Amino acid sequence: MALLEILEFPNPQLRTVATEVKTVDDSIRKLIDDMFETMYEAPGVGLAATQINVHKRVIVIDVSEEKNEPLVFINPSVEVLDKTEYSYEEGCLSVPGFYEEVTRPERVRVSALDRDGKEFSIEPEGLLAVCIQHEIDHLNGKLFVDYISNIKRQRIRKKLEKQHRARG
Ligand code: QAP
Ligand code: CO
Repeated sequence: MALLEILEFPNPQLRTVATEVKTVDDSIRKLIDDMFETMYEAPGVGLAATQINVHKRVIVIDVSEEKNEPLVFINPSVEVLDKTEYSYEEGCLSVPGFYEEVTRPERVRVSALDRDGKEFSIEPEGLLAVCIQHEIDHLNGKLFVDYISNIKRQRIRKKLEKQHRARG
């Protein structure tokens, strides 16, 4: 297993649209294992391959208290079941230290492939529903800061750029 470097906003690679996984093989399973290691170490509740500069449609999530419920979504798709919205204070490993309210559909059905390449479908609730939608956004080059005001987003960008310069 390996710890991978997480790209931070405003790195332009975070805007890349990821491509579909054609075959779920051992190289994809190795990527998934490395992504879990990286996410648990951070620590975070979700990570998209985009964030580690791998532009394949792969997401790992674990929103459980005990950190013992790993979920994998390959080539995920979302269907909105009703347009009732739900607001949550989101964060992101690629936007460290910043949290903002984002509003998204509350009820969705998510279909994807698991780590064996088998199709499955779930109707997640609460934080899991928020997290899956947040991570699918990453695969489409979108970040939670895109939902907030330009002024707030610029302020976050400037603070992170300053930190990046200080780090060298
Ligand atoms: C996405 O985010 C998410 O700022 C996953 O300093 C978050 O794991 C979806 C993290 C909330 C829905 C709701 C953030 C760690 C982790 C930070 C994360 C930080 C350290 C974020
Ligand atoms: Co994120």
